[in-house]
Amino acid sequence: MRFVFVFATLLATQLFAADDTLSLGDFETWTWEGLEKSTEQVKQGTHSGKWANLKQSPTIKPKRVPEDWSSYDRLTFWMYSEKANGQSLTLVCNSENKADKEGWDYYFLHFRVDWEGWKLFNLRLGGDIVGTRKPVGWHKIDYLSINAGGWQHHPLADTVLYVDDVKLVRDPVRVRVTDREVVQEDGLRRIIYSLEIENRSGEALSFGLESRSRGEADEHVYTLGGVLRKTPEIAAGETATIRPELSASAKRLAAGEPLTREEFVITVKTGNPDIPDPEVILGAAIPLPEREHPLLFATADTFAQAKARAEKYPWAKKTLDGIISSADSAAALTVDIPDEVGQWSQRQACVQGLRRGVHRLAV
Ligand SMILES: [Ca+2]
Ligand SMILES: [Ca+2]
Repeated sequence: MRFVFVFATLLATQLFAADDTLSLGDFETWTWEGLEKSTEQVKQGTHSGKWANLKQSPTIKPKRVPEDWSSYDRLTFWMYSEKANGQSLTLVCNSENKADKEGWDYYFLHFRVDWEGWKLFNLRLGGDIVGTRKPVGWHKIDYLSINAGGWQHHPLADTVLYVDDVKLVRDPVRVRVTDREVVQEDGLRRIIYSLEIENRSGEALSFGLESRSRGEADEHVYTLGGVLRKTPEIAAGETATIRPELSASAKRLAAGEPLTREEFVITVKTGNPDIPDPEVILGAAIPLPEREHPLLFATADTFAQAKARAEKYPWAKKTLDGIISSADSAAALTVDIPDEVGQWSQRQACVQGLRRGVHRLAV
């Protein structure tokens, strides 16, 4: 009887563990196409998969992966690099959509070998690994691969990498922003978030919470408040909502650099060393300062000066006419500076372009 009970408990534990992670390669008994089992550099167990001679093997991939990844949140793996040689690589989770005739549909991540030693990749499906064209979905993954060719990448002769402990991870707790409200009152700008924390484990739990600012700045214009040390106890499968907020006084906002963005990270502690703790990033932008009419960085004197110069010099008239014409088009636009980061990789260019535009109008 006792034996049966112990066995049943073991089975339950293993099933639970199997639910949270699914190995796609530990290289202990089998390896991937393009990788050789190796004992030279190992992160987990006694073997890893070695990727050398990329010219001969520009792609590595497991022979099989499960098709349905939709119950998982992340793909995690360790990669050891002998040399930070700048090798460009692309990870692909293929999800071909035959109905979409425009071409190849897949989820991807481009990255460069710019480190030496072991590095953990902790990639959110749909967040860090994103779709191109119209992939069918995470419930239909055809294969996983990492590629040194294609996308204008080329295999380099001195690239030597080791891969270990590749797995799909289902977060035992999930955190997401469900609402965001901006309140401006009594000289204070407050961005109030609703964070939903879902207990996806099989038991009632309270999760530890940690917060930190992100980026290199020592001082921040915004202050993060309202983060408890831990969540209340959340029943299995249920959610709790916490309401952290970023706030800044008008005085602090005026001292900040307009159009820059500050970020804070809230981490939910799972207590499981095999699973990286889920995080959520809260961001807030420093808005352009409020101004008197004409609502620009230039004053009425600047305009009078520009008009006088335009009457005197043809080049100045041409420039002024150009500026007025651009301003007429710009006046028709509503500029809303987002607090949240967009998905476009060149978004910095947007902010710089806007700054240049503002600068040019001032000149
Ligand atoms: Ca291993
Ligand atoms: Ca297609």
